[in-house]
Amino acid sequence: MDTRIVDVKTVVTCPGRNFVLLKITTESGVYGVGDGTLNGRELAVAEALDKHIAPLLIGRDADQIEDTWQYLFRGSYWRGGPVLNSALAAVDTALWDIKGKRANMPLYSILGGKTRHGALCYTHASGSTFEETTDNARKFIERGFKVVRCQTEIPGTVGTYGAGQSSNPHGESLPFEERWEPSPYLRTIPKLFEHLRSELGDDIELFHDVHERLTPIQAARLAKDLEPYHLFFLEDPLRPEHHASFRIIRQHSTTPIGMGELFTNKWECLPLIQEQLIDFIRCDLAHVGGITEARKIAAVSECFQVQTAWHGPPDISPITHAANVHLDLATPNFGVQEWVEHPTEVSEVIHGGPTFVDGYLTVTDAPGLGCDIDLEAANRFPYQRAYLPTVRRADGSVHDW
Ligand code: GCO
Ligand code: MG
Repeated sequence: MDTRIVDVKTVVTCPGRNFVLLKITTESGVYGVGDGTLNGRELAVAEALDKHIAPLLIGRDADQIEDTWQYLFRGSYWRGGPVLNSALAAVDTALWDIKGKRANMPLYSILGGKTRHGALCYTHASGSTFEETTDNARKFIERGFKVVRCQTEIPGTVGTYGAGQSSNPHGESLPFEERWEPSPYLRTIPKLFEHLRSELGDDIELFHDVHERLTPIQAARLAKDLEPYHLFFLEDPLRPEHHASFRIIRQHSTTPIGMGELFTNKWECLPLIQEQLIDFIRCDLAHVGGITEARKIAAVSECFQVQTAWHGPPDISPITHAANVHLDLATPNFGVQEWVEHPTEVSEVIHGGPTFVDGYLTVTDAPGLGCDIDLEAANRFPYQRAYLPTVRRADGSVHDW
């Protein structure tokens, strides 16, 4: 059987930021690449891949993607959270890459073919003042972006998600500690969007990422206060744990809601989709178990007129960015794709990935994902311990980042 898996190699590398990559090789020599990067906990995924999962893959048929997914997901008995489902994503993505190469077709073609010429995309504009955020948004608009996420530093806080992080008193290899309070945040963000609309006009699509920091009633207030500025959506207003809280936002506002980067499987997304409590589902392909799981989430979302907006920050590799775009192109209920450019060293290690043209992302017609890993280059950039920031309230208590 020439599709028998004969080698599984985990690659941890830090070309400007840490990535956990996977290369699965079959008997015929055809190989696929995957990405299971979990920012701040990379080595947990690498160890799961190396010590627990790789031995299970040797000898399996690379053609059987769904069976392998079920075998790894259910076979562990313990349901996967972010660590195991990121490891599963790396395997799944590499197997889809192999399938594309064997078929000599780009992945979007295998997933059903193009439903659009490119994936509408957005990037992040931030600043320490309203003017700086506006100038940065304007630069992206001039480059052709049609959707821009806008964040600003909140007066009286120390850093805030997406803007205003200064040097770290705890040293670069320990978490930066932000200090944040909801009241100044809730007062500032509507004023930011009033400023942005008066400077940038109504044609550009704008939105904001709350990063799960608010209580249900605070989120409802923000969504309501932002209504006059017609956001594309309000991202991750609440923590992922309590779905029913989203009803409170819906009862008070018509601001569209996006949610999902902290979900790790389809069942977590389901109540929000079924009850139409969100408008955009934005899971991370590298954390939900890959393309196999994301396709199912997209399909169930289609039934409820929820659109996809897969997570695309710089802390996942160009391999997942490519997987995002292949899926975006083939998904009828695609909405928008997040895309943040990587540091230039990343292209020394990972070749390929999406291309930006006038507000849209495209991929080449190369078979599979169209990405490759340069293993020698990866060795030149060894892992460096790094953490996401943490947040404390003014009284010193821990808050969600
Ligand atoms: C986004 C996300 C990211 C996350 C990051 C954590 O919308 O892009 O909120 O910025 O914070 O992926 O590693
Ligand atoms: Mg986010």
